[in-house]
Amino acid sequence: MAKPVSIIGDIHGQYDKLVALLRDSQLIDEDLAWSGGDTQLWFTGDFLDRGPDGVMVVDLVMRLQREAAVVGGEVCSLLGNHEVLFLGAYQFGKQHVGSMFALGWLRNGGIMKDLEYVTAEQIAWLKDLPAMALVQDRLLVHADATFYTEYGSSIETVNQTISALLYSDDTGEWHQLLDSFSERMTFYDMRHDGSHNAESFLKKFGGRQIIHGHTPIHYMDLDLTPDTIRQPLSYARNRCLNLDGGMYLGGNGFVYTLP
Ligand SMILES: [Mn+2]
Repeated sequence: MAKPVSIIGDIHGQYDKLVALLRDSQLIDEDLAWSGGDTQLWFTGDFLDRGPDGVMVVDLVMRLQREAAVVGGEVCSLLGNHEVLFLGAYQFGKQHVGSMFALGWLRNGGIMKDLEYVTAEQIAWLKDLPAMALVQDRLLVHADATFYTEYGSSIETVNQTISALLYSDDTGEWHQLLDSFSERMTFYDMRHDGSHNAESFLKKFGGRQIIHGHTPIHYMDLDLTPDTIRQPLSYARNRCLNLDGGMYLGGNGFVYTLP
């Protein structure tokens, strides 16, 4: 039998809310130690920025990853655009040419404290996060966007290309990637080609459903407010699931377990 898979959307520095979510779903115990057994826990990326405790979130997730591995569990994450923004500010922020990375990061909710406290080990861990993953028959990506196709035609090549970029000093490529991440809602039903985009994206990379974060659910369903969102938004004829509960916008988030 396949391991249970749980997925959590964009955290954006909401450490206390993340702890509450993990406790309520019994993935951690009272002492914040992994208690999820052989569960495979995924995050959709965007651990950092906008909220106060991004580096604490990364620290917790890295520790849970080590603890889970000991008991046959797994903790994994996708790369979000805020990881790229943060890494750019870290890598180039002190150079003259890099000042615009720091500015762009701050304008997008960068928290100076995170840049002060982040360790070299955490930076390396962030750079190695995959941009996409196939989990059971679901295609996990951070953004509801198709720009990923510009980085390769398979999950492996996309992940390799983007990871190599993050280890390079090519500021043009970094900017291009950040620009690409401004794409969103590409699969949304309100677009005439939304479902079609979802179908062809799945056809290219595999899987029967796209699971993503990046765009708060209440931006797509205007009848919802973040404080009431407790489950993913299914759209594009259930070809897509949005897991971003808007945790930095008043939402408590939720843990989605694959049925
Ligand atoms: Mn994002």
